[in-house]
Amino acid sequence: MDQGPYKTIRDVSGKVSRVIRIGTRKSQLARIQTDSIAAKLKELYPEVTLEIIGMTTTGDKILDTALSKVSPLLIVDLVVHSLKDLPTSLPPGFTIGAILKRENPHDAVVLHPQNAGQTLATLPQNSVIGTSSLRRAAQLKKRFPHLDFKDIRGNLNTRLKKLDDKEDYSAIILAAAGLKRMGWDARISQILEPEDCMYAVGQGALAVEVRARDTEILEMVSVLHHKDTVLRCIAERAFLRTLEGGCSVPVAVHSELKDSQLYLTGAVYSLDGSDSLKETMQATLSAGAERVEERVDEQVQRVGVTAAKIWGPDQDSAERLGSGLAELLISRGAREILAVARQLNDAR
Ligand code: DPM
Repeated sequence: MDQGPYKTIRDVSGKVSRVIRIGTRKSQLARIQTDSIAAKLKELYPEVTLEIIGMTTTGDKILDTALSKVSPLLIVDLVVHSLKDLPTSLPPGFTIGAILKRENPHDAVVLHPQNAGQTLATLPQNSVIGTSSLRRAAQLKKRFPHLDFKDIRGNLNTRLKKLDDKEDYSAIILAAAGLKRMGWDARISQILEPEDCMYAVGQGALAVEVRARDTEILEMVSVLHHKDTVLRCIAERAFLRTLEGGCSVPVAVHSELKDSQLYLTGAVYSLDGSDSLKETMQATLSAGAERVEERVDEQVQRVGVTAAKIWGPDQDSAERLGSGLAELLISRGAREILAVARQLNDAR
């Protein structure tokens, strides 16, 4: 009988000695996300001691470089991220060891209290909508030409305060998932359906980043993987990687997995949404015929994800679906649309 991964961190006397260190940013959302993963690990591995390390200003800076230069994983064992903030390829030596069940991936409208009862469609001409997401602005400008879009920055608390305390914005657009995690569901006045605004790659899913060679931790967190979310997100991330889009390009997706069919819709936009390319493709996955692979193989990563316990050929199908869809859009001029968008945005 497999006693579970934590047996591997018992010392010679049989006592569990390992302390797992979890790094976190200081924002309320980061703390909530980290705490939710810590609670799950504590439930699965009650013998393990978890230590949450709030990163100081310097640590925050380290975390903010998205692991591009210095990694907090040199001082902690795992870091919890919003998957959508993680690049499609991680620096060598790091991997996403778990992707958890996705929250609602859609974007949501949060209205200024004085606009209660309105929707984006009914807000008056030239109402100002706050978002710094090129993806959201591009789609919504096209769909709701009567609205004006303005940047809004800062963490979720800051943004909500900027909305409520002043008259600068009629509404702001945020991910429903973040709002829910903050306990601010009541502020969601409208969920944006794909016809209005498709979501970002990985939006709504939490990811656990670990050292790629730390097999103990990899084993331990691998049970947190949610299969359907993993397959959808591998397809989405492969789409973004093949387009060579970073986290700040007007690229949007929509994915679904039902009856062993994985559907991916992907789109690229010019900054004002006037130019766009959108297509849907699907792939057939194994209908429960998979068998579980025995051990975590730290060598196998797909778009930065290690998921040894999920049937490899299905992950390959998902990855091919994403890259295939991107290639189709590239053949129709997606790279050119994104290059212009990038240039204009850099020049702003
Ligand atoms: C990325 C984007 C934004 C975040 C770009 C995008 C939104 C930036 C903005 C890549 N990361 O979505 O097109 O509105 O100016 C972010 C949020 C969450 C993770 C907040 C949000 C929480 C939701 C989740 C910021 N990253 O999008 O409202 O876990 O997906």
